[in-house]
Amino acid sequence: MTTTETSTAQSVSDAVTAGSHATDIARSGAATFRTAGGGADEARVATVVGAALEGIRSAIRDNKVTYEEFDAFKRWLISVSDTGEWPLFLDVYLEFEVEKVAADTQQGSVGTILGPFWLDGQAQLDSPATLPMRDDEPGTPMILAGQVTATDGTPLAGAKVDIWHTDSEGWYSGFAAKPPAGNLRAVVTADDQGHYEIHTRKPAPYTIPLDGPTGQMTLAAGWSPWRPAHIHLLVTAPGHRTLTTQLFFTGDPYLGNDVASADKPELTLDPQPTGNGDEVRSDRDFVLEAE
Ligand code: MBD
Ligand code: FE
Repeated sequence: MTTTETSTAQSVSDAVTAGSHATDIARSGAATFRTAGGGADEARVATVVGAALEGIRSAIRDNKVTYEEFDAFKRWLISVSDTGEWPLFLDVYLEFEVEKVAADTQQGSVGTILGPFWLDGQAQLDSPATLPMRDDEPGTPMILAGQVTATDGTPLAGAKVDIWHTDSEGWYSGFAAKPPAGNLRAVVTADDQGHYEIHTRKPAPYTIPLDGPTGQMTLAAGWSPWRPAHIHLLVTAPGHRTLTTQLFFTGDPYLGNDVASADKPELTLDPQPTGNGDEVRSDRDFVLEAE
């Protein structure tokens, strides 16, 4: 690699590294498990888009927004595109409201937002499974285990637990430069009683990238850019509605102050020592609604 190429690679910001990949994924529509296909009728467009625009217009009127501020807003929106941060911005500041609408009609375990860092095509493992990790993967060893059942208690044989989370320094594989591809991500198939057991490392609290427009806007408003430590999960079983959820940790300083407003009291784990070194364990069952 030439000197120029090295310096170019190093000058690419964390925000652009994470954002451009998330944008490619969102553009491809890979997360089709929750989208039934586009197309809305004219009345729906007029109602929803009209309400969204009126919200912004009333912010302008009520706060006497100036041309200087309007032009800064334009530049900010352009930089959200330039850095590929639309998925990050939308999932941090708006997805939780969409998830609340969806949750109104979903039975079974409590869900929360997907976020921008899910990846398709990860390692397929059978339970009990150890997530792909480096030989010297840092962090507290952690076991997450439980059973996947239907709302009537029937065990769901062969349910799948798609799991992804940051490493103990708060970096996501596939989006940050440091962890190798596939690190701390997998789709784990439960046994014939729906039991799953996953060996991993405890994740760390996380700030959204601070060098991009979403983080810059957050800091400019004096808001916290932190998410509490969390484990993302997609729990699926044939004939059942996919559960999109996250699990958090008791005592996390950022609980209740999640920049993505995605933490819920029902989703908090309290891992206990197993007696095996500093390893901890949490048990968590998932209940899926029949489709
Ligand atoms: C994350 O890790 C995340 O889960 C969400 C929803 C938004 C930003 C970063
Ligand atoms: Fe996350």
